[in-house]
Amino acid sequence: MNYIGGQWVEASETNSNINPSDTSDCVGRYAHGDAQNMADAIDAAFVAKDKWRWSSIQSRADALDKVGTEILARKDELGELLAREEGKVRSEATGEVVRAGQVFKFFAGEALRLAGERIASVRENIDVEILREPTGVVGVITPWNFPIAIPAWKIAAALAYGNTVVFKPADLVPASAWALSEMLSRAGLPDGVFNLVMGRGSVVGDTLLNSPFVHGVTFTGSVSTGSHVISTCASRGAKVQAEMGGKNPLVVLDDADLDVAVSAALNGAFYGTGQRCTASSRLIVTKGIHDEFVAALTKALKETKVGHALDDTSKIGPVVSKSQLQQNLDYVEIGKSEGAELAFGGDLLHRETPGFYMQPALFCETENTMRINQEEIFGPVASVIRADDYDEAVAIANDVSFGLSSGICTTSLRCASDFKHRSAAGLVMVNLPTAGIDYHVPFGGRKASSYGAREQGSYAREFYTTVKTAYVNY
Ligand code: UN1
Repeated sequence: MNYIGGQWVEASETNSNINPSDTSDCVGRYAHGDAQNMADAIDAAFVAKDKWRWSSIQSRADALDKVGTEILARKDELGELLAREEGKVRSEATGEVVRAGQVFKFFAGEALRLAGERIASVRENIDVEILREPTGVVGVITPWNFPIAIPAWKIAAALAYGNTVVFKPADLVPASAWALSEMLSRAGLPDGVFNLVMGRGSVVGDTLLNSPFVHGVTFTGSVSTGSHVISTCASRGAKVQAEMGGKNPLVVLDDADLDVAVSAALNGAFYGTGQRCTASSRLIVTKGIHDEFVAALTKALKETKVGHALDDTSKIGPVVSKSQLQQNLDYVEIGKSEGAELAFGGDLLHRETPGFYMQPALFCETENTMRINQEEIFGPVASVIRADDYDEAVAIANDVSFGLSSGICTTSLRCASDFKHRSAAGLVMVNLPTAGIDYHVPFGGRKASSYGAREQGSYAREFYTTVKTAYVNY
């Protein structure tokens, strides 16, 4: 059921939530709302907005803290549910749930810390105050790859700063969204402050984007949907924040610690089944360590078990859906036809249960201009690009339309420091995978990866508040 204006509301249609590790397992049937459900949710959020805006920051902090505590207490159960519906392995799923709980705790504190500024006017006897007020009604549109952490970092931030929320989760992962919403429904929020509408993007999503009663939309997802979200919101003057794709480079220099580099590449490129916008899909390796690195990463991939997300010996789960699996396999063919050498994997895998399993694919001898190195695949497919030296590696790293995350593996302080400055990405990692972020610091990228203000940490206030400048003559 959807949650609208403080009530659980049936939808006229429902949608089956299929386990990608075992397609004979249906996680449940979830509401598929229509445009009227969405319109009702927007109305409820609009009506509730003044009440929530003037609520005490203590009541906001208490509500968020309560949800954070419950998420953490139920981490094993929620982790299992998430692994079952999305396909990431249990340890990653539980880790994501813990992150969501911590995010709620962080924003509980943040509700108490929101401050303005007071400075002198350039004129005599006048004070200037810079106030921060809630943005208003915020639409939250989230992807399937982080079914609880991304909703958490958008919804908790919105509520902390006094906004009301209409939440539209991805179609493929309604169970985690519903569980989170159910906790929010018991957190003591006034009716209408938080609303859930599950349904098709082209129906409920578009109603949300076009409503004059929605003041801001925060979106994470694909580049094509993101550009639609950005242009629709911009055309009616609404605030918009969009986190989209990545084609993130991990540079490995001759002086790198090989074990560190291989584990950063294995984790960054293939964990989460490569389904992270922060995934290290381009491994740019200087020539002195190239062959050794490819051999060691190939060996590590051979030893990495792909299997059911709830089998605790699996390190990589299935792909999320049949269409995503097909897209990954298509890109493996594209890579081969472009002349890339397949060093490992790329085939369909059969397991005891019917699911969307594929062997992670590693290409080598690739050029940065190839489609497999320029287009986001969003699966367990990565390429090695050979570079002559550090300078060429940096140039290749930056030569792409995306700019979310980047990484370098090196023992040289000079190269690590220089890369930190020269990387054209919003996140830079040294001797770490490009994926895997802290929850209390800003997150976001450049170029085609991101649009609008940063998310997370106290920087989240840029999107979720609007500034007012008050002059007082005393
Ligand atoms: C991470 O790397 O820990 O959709 C988080 C994504 C990002 C989140 C990445 N928005 O992959």
